[in-house]
Amino acid sequence: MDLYQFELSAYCEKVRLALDAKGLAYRKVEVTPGVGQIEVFQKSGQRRVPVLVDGAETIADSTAILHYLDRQYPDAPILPEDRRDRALCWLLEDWADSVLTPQAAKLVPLVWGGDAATRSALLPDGTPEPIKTLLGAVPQELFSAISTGVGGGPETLRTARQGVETALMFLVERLEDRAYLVGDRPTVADFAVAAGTLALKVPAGPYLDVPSGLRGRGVPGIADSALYAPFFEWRDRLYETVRTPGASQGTPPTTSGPTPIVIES
Ligand SMILES: N[C@@H](CCC(=O)N[C@@H](CS)C(=O)NCC(=O)O)C(=O)O
Repeated sequence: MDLYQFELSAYCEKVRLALDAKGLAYRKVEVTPGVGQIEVFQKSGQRRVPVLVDGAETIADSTAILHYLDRQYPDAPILPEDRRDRALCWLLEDWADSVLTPQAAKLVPLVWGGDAATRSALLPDGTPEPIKTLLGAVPQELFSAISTGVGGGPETLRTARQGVETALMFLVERLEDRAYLVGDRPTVADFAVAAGTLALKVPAGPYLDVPSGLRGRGVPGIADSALYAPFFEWRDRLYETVRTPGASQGTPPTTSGPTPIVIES
């Protein structure tokens, strides 16, 4: 299978978690934002990633891909059998995709830099240097791929931040005495929520093909807050359970025929 993707896209990460949970081998095809999306459009009739190509099947949209995978590869199901659990799963996945993920993505500028006025309006004194300053141009390019639609002044960011923090508070409560959001094994709800919070804190483990300096970094006051630590610990346990580092293959961003390489984690 080929997964057309952006490495730091939450919707792509959601699909990768599902592929990993099912133990399905796949090859990452890193898409160059803009020009690379022409190929995505030619393949799928729309320009967004993720797009999964599985033999003759081409599927766009993370939710459609996860449901396709569960139908096509029923081993290690990622949807609960119980219809009430299924309903809750659907609701949580939809909420994560349409509310949590876009709100978290709005905070991306705070991770890699943002303008000075926004940072000083929103971040406490003594906040560490932005990642952009620490690591140079590469991360900005990585983040810009997922920053489509991100914008607005400090007020928009403040609202997004409040929404995210409220959600994290309730997620901490929900996960206090359970390993998974619904039922007793990982489901689409876990993948959508874990992936949707990628922009808040990049997992510290070797789970993504990103510069090592990005690992464990995130939105100041969220990624490093004791209040939300139980959530990120839950997410780390989920990664330990479902992801084998280096199991997938990747290709560098390209618009022509991909050349397979293994990306070192
Ligand atoms: N509903 C879609 C959303 C996909 C999406 O928004 N992808 C973003 C990357 S995070 C994208 O491709 N943005 C580029 C664009 O809109 O041109 C899904 O769940 O897959």
